[in-house]
Amino acid sequence: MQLELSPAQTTSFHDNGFVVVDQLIEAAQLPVLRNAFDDLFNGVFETGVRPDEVNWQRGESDPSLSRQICNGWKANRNIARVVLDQNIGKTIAALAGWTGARIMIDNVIWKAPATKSLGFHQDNAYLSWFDPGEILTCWIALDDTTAEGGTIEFARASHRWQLGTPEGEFHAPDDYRKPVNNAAHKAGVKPDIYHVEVKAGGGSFHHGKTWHGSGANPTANPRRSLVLHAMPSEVQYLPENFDQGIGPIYSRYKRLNDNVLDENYFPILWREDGYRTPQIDDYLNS
Ligand SMILES: O=C(O)CCC(=O)C(=O)O
Repeated sequence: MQLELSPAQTTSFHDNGFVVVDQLIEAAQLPVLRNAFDDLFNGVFETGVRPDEVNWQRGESDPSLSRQICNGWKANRNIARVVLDQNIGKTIAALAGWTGARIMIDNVIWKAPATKSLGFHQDNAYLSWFDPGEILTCWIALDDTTAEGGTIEFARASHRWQLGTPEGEFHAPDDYRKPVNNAAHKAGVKPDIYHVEVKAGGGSFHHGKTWHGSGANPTANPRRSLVLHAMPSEVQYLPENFDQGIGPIYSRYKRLNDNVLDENYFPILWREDGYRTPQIDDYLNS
């Protein structure tokens, strides 16, 4: 889908650390993606590849938790068609001021009715295993979202606060806003929390330092989101930090003889010189 942010939306991103967009994907993609979510959480991996982080499976996992899988794109091509999209990559690079964007990981999140919260955090706090350790995120709602249904929340302008160290649980913490309240206190401000309320197919972009999280879903409706976390195209591994953040998982893809992130595992979505990892289109069409 063609995606063009207006100058006002770009300004809003820089001022607030996030911007809300009414439509990020075509309506026809919604049922396809919801089926892909069913498959992934039922353990049906279309390509045969198990995603890097499988934190919830039907019949095995706690039904009161928000369901989460990371790198669903490796298991399901319909997920890949969205998170490897060139236009989303280009929009991310433009917002971040990068010459190119590549996928770091995707996040497949399903907050079923009566599931618990996800703790507030800054994404960049988990990324010291590569350099430059920054990402920018596109968050896509697959259901209409509401504040009471546990949509994503942002602390306005918190991308200007210090980068903190990871604090508390991501899944079902006792107080999901505690880390952002602590960080706001340190920054000497009161957090100004914004709830992203959009129709299915809409969503947001947020800066890697913007504090975000989401409350429980006590409603009768599901709240599913597909998330692309993208990094600058020229990043390099930093082996001295492989034990930090999510380094233990994603350092597995390090090549033997250099610190280059292999495009097979971290494909380049868009670069200003016109380059895009060629295997992406073979993969999507195979
Ligand atoms: O969808 C959500 O509620 C939160 C997603 C999120 O925090 C993330 O992907 O980093």
